[in-house]
Amino acid sequence: LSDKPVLLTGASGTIGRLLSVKLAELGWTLRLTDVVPLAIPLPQNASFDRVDLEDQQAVNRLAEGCGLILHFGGISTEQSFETVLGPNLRGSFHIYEAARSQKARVVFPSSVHAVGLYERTEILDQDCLLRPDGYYGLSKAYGEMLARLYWDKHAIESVLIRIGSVLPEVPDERILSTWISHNDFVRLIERCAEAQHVGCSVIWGQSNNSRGFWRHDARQKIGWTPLDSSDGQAERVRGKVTDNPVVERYQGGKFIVVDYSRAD
Ligand code: 15L
Repeated sequence: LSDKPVLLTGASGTIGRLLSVKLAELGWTLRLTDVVPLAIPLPQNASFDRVDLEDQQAVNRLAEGCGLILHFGGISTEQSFETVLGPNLRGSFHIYEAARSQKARVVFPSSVHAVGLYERTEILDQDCLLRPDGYYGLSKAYGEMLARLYWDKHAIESVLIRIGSVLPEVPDERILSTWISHNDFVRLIERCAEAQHVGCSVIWGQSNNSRGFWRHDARQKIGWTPLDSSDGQAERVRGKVTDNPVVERYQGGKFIVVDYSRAD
C-alpha cells in the first residue's frame, strides 16, 4: 500500500515527526498534515497541508488517491471532554469516512489509556474489556469501535495499535512495561502497509519487555516481531517512580489522577 501516497495526520506530533522522517527514508510518498505548521523540514517525496481534522471536506481532499491512512492526529494527552471531542471523535469519524470513499486501510493508534484503569498486576489479552482512564482514553476506545464498525459494515481494514510509550529510551519504572522502541514501531508501521490482509487487527504496541502488561494479539497475522526490549534499561531507572499511589497502581499512570475521585 505504500506504492500509492500515504496520508499521515498529526505529522508535527512526536510520533508524526518520527514517521515522517523514517518512512520518507524508506522511499514512501507521504502526504503530511497537521493543524499546526510542520515541525520538521519537508522530507523528500512529501507534501504538507495544514488542515483541521474537523474540516471534513479538507480531510476528503487530502485522502484522495491514498491507499493507506496513518491517523496520528488529534489530542494525545488527558484533556477536558470538550477539548477531545472535535479532534478525536469528529476528526476520526472524518478519517474513516475518507477511508471508506478511497477504500483505504487505516492505522489507528489506540493507546494504553484505553485500558489504563487495569492494575499493573493484570496481564491483558487483545479481547479484554476496554477500561479507559479518562476522556482521551475514551476517545481511543471510540476509535477502536469506529474501526470495528467500518470493517464489519464496509470492509475498511484497520490495524488498531494499542500503543504503550514510543520513546527513544525508558524514563521511569512504569515505562519498562509499556515501552516500544522507535525501530520496533517503524517496523510495525511497515508491516501494517505490507501485510496482505489485516481485517480489523489489534496489536499491543510494546517491545519485547519482560515486564509487559499485555500478550496475545494479531502480530503473527501481520508479520511483526519486535526485536528490542526495555529489560536492559531496568537498572538505570530503578526507583524512578512517583509518590502518588494511584499513579503507581494502574497501567495508565499519571493521566488517571486528572480529576480522579475514588476514595478506595
Ligand atoms: C499516550 O497515549 C500519550 O499520547 C503519550 O504522550 C504517553 O503519555 C503515553 O500514552 C504513555 O502513557 O506513556
